[in-house]
Amino acid sequence: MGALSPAQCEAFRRDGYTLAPGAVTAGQLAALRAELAAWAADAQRRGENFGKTVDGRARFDLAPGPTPTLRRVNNPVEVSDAYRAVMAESAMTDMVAALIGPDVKFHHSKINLKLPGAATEVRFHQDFSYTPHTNADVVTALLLLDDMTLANGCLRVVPGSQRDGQISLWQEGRFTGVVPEDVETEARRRARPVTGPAGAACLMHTLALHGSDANRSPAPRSLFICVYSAADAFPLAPSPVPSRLEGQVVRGQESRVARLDVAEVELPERYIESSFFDVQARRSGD
Ligand SMILES: O=C(O)CCC(=O)C(=O)O
Repeated sequence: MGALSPAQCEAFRRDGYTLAPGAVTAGQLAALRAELAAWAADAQRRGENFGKTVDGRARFDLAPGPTPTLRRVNNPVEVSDAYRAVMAESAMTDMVAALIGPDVKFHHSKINLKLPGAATEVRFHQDFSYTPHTNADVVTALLLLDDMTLANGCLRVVPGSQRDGQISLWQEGRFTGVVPEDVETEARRRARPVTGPAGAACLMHTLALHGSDANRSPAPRSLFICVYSAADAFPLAPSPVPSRLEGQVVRGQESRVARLDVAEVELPERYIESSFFDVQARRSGD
């Protein structure tokens, strides 16, 4: 069998996502978790954003509050051999190639953490509107570093929403990073929870509408998120999480041809915040 079963490929095409166990080995998972635990402890000691990415923004982004905790690591693949190896050389990479290959390149990566007690939630959006490309063969691979449950703020995806086209993230001339209120209400109603064991990966279409609730449990919820595209999909806007590895071919070969399957694309704002959590919190009344 290939990296994904025919049923998993079919679920991706039909629903816009599929959950695949065994996306990394036990050893890889242990290495990723150990590194993350050390970063989280360091963040706890420092109590404020730290580190720098290629554009000068913070690599380690902390959730504000009485006890700031780590909520985002921007492009861990740039500072960790373990994360870089999983991004480029793992069963997860093969799974992505099964969906949009044979020629696949890396766009950016991040870790989203919801430590116990952190109120971090993700408002509903499509990734494509943050990272528009010339075609929609773009996949977000979300590797579960912890078991993901209903209680600890699991991902929620609206099945089939990848077929509905792009939904604006701009309201009244402002980039909010969130779909309009009425669309979000309906999305919350229709979304399906994605739960599973650490080491599984959710492979999600770039146009799938998704979000997630706050962690209301004593267990952490961490995701290592890698965005990949087909080699002939080219970005139409600067990356919101710029990486010096952007464009690295991880499977097959590079493309001299850009494939266009979109006639019109709304572009995002080039925001200066260290993570989209602050952008999403901008909407008036939030
Ligand atoms: O962390 C999550 O629950 C979802 C992540 C996400 O939607 C994103 O980073 O685009």
